[in-house]
Amino acid sequence: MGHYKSNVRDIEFNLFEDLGVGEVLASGAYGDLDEDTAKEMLREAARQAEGPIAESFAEADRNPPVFDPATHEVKINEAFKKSQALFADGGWAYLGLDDELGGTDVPRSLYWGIGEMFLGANPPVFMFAAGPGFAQILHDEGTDEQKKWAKIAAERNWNATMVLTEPDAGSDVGAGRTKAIKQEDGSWHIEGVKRFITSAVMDGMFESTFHLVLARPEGGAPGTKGLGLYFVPKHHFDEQGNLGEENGVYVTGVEHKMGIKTSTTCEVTFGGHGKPAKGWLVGEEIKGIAQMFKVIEHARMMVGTKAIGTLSTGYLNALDYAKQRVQGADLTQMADKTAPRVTITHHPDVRRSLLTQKAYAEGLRAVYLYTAAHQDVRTATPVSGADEEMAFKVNDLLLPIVKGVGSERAFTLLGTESLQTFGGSGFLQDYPIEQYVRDSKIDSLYEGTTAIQAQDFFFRKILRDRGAALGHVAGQITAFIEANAGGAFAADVALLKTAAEDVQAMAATLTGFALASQQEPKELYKVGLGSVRFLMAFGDLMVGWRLLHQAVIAQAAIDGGATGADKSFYEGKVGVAKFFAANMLPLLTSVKEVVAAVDNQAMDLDEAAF
Ligand code: ST9
Ligand code: FAD
Repeated sequence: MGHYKSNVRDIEFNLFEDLGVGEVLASGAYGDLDEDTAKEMLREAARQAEGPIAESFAEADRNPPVFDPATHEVKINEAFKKSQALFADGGWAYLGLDDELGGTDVPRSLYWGIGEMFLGANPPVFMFAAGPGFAQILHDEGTDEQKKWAKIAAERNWNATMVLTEPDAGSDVGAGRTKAIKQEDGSWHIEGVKRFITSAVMDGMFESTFHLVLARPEGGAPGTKGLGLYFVPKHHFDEQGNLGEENGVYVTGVEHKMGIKTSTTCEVTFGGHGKPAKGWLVGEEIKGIAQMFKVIEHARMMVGTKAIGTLSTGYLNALDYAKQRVQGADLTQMADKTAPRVTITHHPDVRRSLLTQKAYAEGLRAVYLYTAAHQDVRTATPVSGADEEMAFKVNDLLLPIVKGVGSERAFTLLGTESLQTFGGSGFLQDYPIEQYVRDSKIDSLYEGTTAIQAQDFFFRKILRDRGAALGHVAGQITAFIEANAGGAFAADVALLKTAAEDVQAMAATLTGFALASQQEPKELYKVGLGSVRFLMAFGDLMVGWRLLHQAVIAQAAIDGGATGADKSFYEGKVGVAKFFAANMLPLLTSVKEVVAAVDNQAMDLDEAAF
């Protein structure tokens, strides 16, 4: 048995008992795809993820990529390449793509449920399989000729990268200096050095790569709006896709990292080796940042799901260990030195820790799957009544929660709770947790740091949207509270109500600062000082709501006579929702107070005093 522990039961519960995906499938919305087939896909994904995909997880970590500067080639661990080949052979990378690109139409919630398991088992495998998905975006955004290239790239399973970052342009993508110089034949020459580029290597896993590159056409406007998106293939190719000469784009360095080592992080130089790096503007216009955000939105979802999937396997590993580790006596018998020793699951603090892990792993899973349901109107309308426009906005609103909150909670809890459950053993490489901690740290950094997610959430997804999507989600929460105020969960729902009011008050406070900044610009600093707290608080509200929503469903199943493993599962759902409501939601009241009291003291402090 490998390191990875999936939770198919919970993914199925989310899809078929909570989000109603089974009814949507039964209506024929996805052609022949029915609930049984969808479940079989999930179970096959779990078998693959726990088996051959997870198999190279540790070995690839201990044997990271090796760069040869003379040839610009990178050697990838052979065991990893086997896992990668199996993933490719399974055709998983084509799920959800257009028929024309060899894809299969599936609900996004099913896609990400499957994705969670591969991302939890061996994240670089999933990331190296982005080619067909990126080809879909090229197909959506490109000219007629580029649509044909996209079909070739998907058919031949070319590798792909997203290329934004430069030494002086990280969060500030608009500071990029890479140039695009127009040629008479309509193509462009790309010149510059890009940094931190994931998956820019092949080592026999792929026959070629295409890079989607942000570069500034000569004389272009400053900032992000002046950037174009360019298709830059590693090889030139003919109309059938047969490869020709190499293009002038080379890997010129590979980073040595803390985690996800096989997800190779490259310096890529365009046009620096006596050969032009030929590129083609995607589409007809310079609108690179908007086009690149089509990729970024998927990648942010991927990063959050990766983090949450890692937290889930971290929790399940910790639970397994805790059920077996015997240490100390029951607390009620602590004075009796001859009392029988018990497994650590008997200790209250271990239970607190396990329930905290379970609450965030399952609660955040519920949040990312609720978000995924809004990536497709066919599932969004039955879930929340959203029409196409609102479904799009709700997905937009929740992406920074999935990415920002998912990554922060996962990394913190993997370290402070999952690893801690193992005692000193957690610190060893005999168990996967230390690698989970190292591999998940990246999730709060790339695809926009947490500070960037928090600003995106408040300024773009709430203020600029004039609260429309926020209002829709808040309406759903309020309806749930009203419907369940008097039932079996009355006390827990009352806590949820207070939490919702607290979060609403925080939103009002930050909006007040933003409005006041029109008279006094420094008031905007207060939004920056409070925005990450607000993001995290909204995340907790979402987790609390979805957990209680699921608890109501689980209670009905118990009342309906569930037995055996099902009964235990449902009791776990009720227990964890109550635990989260009692232990986490009340903390939001103090966060509300802190946000309300934010002042500019931190900004007024002289830098020399830090
Ligand atoms: C990276 C990669 O880190 C790491 C992992 C790679 C893994 C690869 C594998 C991925 C697999 C994924 C699966 C794929 C499957 C595909 C399936 C397909 C079916 N939403 O606010 P403004 C746009 S890569 C949408 O003025 P600034 C918008 O066009 C590096 N659009 O920003 C806007 O114009 P308008 C990642 C947005 O001040 C324009 O930008 N790096 C959004 O100019 C300007 O907006 C980062 O993420 C949005 N939320 O620039 C950089 N926001 O307003 C982080 C902006 O007119 N930094 N736009 O609509 C930021 O995000 C900055 O805030 C900034 C600021 C760059 C946007
Ligand atoms: P900086 O932007 O310098 O940020 C430093 C600190 O300052 C952070 O804490 C940040 O939150 C804070 N900060 C910066 N600006 C602000 C602000 N305006 N407000 C508040 N706080 C702010 N890029 C690609 O293009 N393609 C890839 O495939 C890719 N893969 C990557 C893989 C790895 C392993 C790594 C480490 C990075 C990768 N990146 C990739 C780059 C990644 O997206 C950037 O590292 C990230 O966007 C942050 O930029 P930075 O590292 O320059 O940090």
